[in-house]
Amino acid sequence: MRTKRIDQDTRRHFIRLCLLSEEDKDRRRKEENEETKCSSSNNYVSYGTAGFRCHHAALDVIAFRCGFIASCVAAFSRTNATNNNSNDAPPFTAAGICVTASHNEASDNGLKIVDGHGNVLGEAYEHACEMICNAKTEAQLENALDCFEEKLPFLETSREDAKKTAVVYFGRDTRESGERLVEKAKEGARALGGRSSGVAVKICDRGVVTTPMLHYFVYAHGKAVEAFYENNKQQEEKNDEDATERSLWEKIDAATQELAYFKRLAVGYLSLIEEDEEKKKKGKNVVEGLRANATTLPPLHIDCANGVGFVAFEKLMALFDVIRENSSSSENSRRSATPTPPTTKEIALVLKNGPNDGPVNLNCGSDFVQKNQRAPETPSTRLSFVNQRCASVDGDCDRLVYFSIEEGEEEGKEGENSSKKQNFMLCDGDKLSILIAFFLIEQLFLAGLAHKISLGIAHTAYSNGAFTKFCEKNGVETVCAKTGVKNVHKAAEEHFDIGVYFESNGHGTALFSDEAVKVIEKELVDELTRMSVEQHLRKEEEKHIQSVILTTKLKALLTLKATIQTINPAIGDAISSVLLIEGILRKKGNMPFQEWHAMYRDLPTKQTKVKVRDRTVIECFDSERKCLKPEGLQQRMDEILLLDSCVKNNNRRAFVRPSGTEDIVRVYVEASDAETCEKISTKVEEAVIEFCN
Ligand code: NG1
Ligand code: ZN
Repeated sequence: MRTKRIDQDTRRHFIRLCLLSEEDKDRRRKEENEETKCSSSNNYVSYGTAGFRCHHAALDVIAFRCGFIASCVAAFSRTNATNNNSNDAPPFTAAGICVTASHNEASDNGLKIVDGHGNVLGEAYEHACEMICNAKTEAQLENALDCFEEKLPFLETSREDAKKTAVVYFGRDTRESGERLVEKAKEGARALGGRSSGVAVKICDRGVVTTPMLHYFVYAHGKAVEAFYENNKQQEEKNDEDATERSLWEKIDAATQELAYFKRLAVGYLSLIEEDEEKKKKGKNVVEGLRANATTLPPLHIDCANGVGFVAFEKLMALFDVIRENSSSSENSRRSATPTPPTTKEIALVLKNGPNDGPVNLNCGSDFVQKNQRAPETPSTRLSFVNQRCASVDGDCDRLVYFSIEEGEEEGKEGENSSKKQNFMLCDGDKLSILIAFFLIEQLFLAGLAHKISLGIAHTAYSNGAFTKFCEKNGVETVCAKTGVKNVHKAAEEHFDIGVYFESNGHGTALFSDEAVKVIEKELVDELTRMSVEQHLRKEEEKHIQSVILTTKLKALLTLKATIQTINPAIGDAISSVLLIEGILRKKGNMPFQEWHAMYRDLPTKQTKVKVRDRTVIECFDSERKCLKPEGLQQRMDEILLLDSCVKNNNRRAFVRPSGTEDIVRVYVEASDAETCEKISTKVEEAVIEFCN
């Protein structure tokens, strides 16, 4: 028998609460005559590039409804460990709500819904979510819920369903409005719980955490449930049910704590750099060996956007300290299975721009640095980034860019009046992709897996033309997707076994398919077995040659395994990316920033925002590289690109698209020199205003 997913009583209860909040909203608006900056007129908040986002004052109602949506997602989906509709499926899984507005200004906030796998809630739900969140009347709510229910999977009625627990994880960034909105979202989540729905809603509030941490908790929950049921299935005789359930909750609880997250990443990083010391001693690769012997990697100064990243990085550093202390107090630690603990030489981070230093993202953070191509300009840290190795994350710590500013005396001038000449160098998402992809390609090759595992890079239209050319020249496959992590993630997943993806703004990661992980793990086991067998069989004189070959392969496999562990498997994560990049740079013999930056030279670009009456009149195609509407705009842009130039292939590129997170149109221009870029950009902006108003 098929069950209706949300029962009638719960539906009525939810609609009643929504209508009350609508009345409340109207009254408050009249009383306060408040001015909110929603992404559209009429207080309609659309489901943007990354969920709902606008001025915090307009989000209470949306938070409540998103809470309910998340509860339903948790209650009516199941873990992977099952065959579609099977009744022995784990009876409960989780979802998450992240209250954050990422790189937006402090007065904004937003809601991201995380699905049971720790991913951003699928595109299929977006329209229904938008309907639910904007419905104002009973009829609209009924209609929106019908539409939403259609997307939820049908479940067979079973004993487990009757005692189903929907777990919803909550997390928020450091914005002042966050706590209030989390409480609203919890109310919404609880609206599903009750006798009529047969669902018990369990709230797990993880407080102030980075967005990727919240994603990880939901992912880890699902994995813990899967592992537990796998294990239980194998033990034929049934244990005491209550004890079994208690034990499951203990496992879930341990796996979804901050400590579990930080431990995974820290241990991954330590395993990744483990080989480094040995390699340095042996000097296997001449260039890297010499460089490593002569240098150490200077500390990394991290601009934390005045946000949650600061808090999280502090916790990571504290864990490294604990590992360090434990290891020095334990004589046997070197022989134990835990990797060698870090010394400050192995991981040295200097944290700047925390939540107490100013409003989140104000004149700092990765968006400021990447879009303005200059260092953060917070009063306390302005100068402290000069002549350092630096990185910048955004307000919720899922984006990362590296940069460096070299400052020297201007030629011909000395003393007090001399002005300093600054050279700003940025390694954005494109260069993160390149470094990670090239490193993994090398490891796959050394591990003898290059023919078995495909690797490529997914990117967006915002990637620099020099980047795509560089990939092409080096035989690295690329695929262009629409803006937004969900799109690039999907493209990376669909096209490659290992899909490295970053938006230029530093949003991204390396995705290993389950199959790729299996192949690597199997190869590792096979290799270890082969080595131990051969150790017995081979003759003394062959020993040396054999062991060199096997060691190279084994090390590459161990490196790949460590890389997988260092990466947050749920979503792009700036903390995880810092560890991965720092690990790779160390393994490359302390590769200097300048060398990484010089792998290819970016074409000058210009990104601007244009305010128009209704940005949705713009419709794009070809992964947003071209626009279809308004009619005539693309043709005008094509003409502008030919400005003062008789060559067609002149390195020039321009595109426009409506932002999914702000009420503006984004303009992107790229050309061989900054002056042309500037000229073209002004003309394209004028064209947008002309065609869109
Ligand atoms: P919009 O506002 O749709 O351009 C921005 C970023 C995206 C993504 C989202 C979500 C740019 C040009 N766009 O989207 O890459 O990060 O925010 O945070 O940086
Ligand atoms: Zn972000």
